[in-house]
Amino acid sequence: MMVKRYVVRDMPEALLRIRSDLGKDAVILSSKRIHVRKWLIWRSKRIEVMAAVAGDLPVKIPAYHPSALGQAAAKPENVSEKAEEQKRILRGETSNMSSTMSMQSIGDVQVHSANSIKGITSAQEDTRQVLLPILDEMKKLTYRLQQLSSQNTVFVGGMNQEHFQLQQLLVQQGISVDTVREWMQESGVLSMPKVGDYQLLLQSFRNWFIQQFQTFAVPSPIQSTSRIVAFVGPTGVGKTTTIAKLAALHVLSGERKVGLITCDTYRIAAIEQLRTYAQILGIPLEVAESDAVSLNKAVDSLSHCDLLLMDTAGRNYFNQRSTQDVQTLLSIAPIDEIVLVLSLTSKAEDLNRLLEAFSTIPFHKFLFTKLDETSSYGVAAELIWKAKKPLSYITTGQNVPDDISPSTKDFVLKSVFGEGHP
Ligand SMILES: Nc1nc2c(ncn2[C@@H]2O[C@H](COP(=O)(O)OP(=O)(O)OP(=O)(O)O)[C@@H](O)[C@H]2O)c(=O)[nH]1
Ligand SMILES: [Mg+2]
Repeated sequence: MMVKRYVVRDMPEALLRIRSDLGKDAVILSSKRIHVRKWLIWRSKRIEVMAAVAGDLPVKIPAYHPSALGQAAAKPENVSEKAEEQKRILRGETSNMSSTMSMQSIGDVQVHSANSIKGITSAQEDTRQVLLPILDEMKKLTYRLQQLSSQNTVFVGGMNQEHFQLQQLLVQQGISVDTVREWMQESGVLSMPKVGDYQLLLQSFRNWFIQQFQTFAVPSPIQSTSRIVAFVGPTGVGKTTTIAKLAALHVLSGERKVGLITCDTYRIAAIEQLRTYAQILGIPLEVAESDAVSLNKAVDSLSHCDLLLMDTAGRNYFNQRSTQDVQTLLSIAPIDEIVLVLSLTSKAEDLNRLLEAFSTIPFHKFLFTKLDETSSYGVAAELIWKAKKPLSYITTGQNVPDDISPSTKDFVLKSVFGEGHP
């Protein structure tokens, strides 16, 4: 291949010189405006044209881009057409399209052939006809993906519309997608043939759910036989407030003599918080360090009480050290019930992680707080199901002692199927 550079005033001059030098088969590789300098004086503008004559023509195929629709799109089979077109330009026949010539830089040469425009328009039309159905399909897929991501879930194989609707209901209640799938699998609803009746599918799932939960969703308030009940959980979930509520209810019922123990010596205000409640209720409070001597001394000094509610410090239980500390503390005294207090305002993901962190702590039951601050609390049922441990109480506000109630089966059903559950 022979390549030559030309510096010319305009393109007609370039075409003439290229044609006479390189012959009628030469092609223009590039052209650009330049300034030519002589004796330190700027001369007028020139055009630099690179031309070549060869068997192999350096034709570039523009990469496909959706925005190219409506512009001249190149198809592989058009490569030889393009080469021909470039040759036509050199022969003096003109076109408005060249893959190697920049029309903008050539500028001056603005000659259009009606015939070649017509040819390009029909090529565009062909391309459009091929790409339109593909674009249409892509639009539909994009829309479907947007729908699914907004529903925060993924449509899995083997699911029909009713399965999907049920999955949506459960996910919207705050139950994690993995658990929802597990439940749907275990309940057998996924293998039900296409029923076309969502209510039937829902009923079938509900029956399975009730049967599953009847063993461990049994409400489990503080047992009348329990003497020492400890409350553990992350920071700020409402442990101390809940203890105050329960103490007040027992004092009001007058059935049992209540005493309080706090092991929360981490926060200065924590002791004062519980002392205030103890004074209002007129019940004794003992402060214990997290060691055997101190805790046993506190228990002994409350020997006249038949119910001891024990407060612990809120800790970051994602930290293994914290779980080890509380494990040690709970092994010191003869504790009858260990209640894990969790706030339903926490993220489901975090609550599930907390449950894992508590796998080494032999807690007996859950207590969920701050129900008043959330509208979806399916994670409550999820945790109960995972831990296979019952729920004792739920709390619904800051008022002592009003905002607490024993758990009910209805609460667990509502947590999964929503307020207006069937
Ligand atoms: N909205 C709402 N707030 C509550 C509930 N229970 C407790 N609280 C509030 O939550 C805040 C923290 O309560 P605490 O009882 O101090 O929590 P804690 O778990 O003892 O906190 P630490 O001892 O610091 O770990 C207080 O403002 C309580 O009034 C509830 O059911 N609903
Ligand atoms: Mg506290």
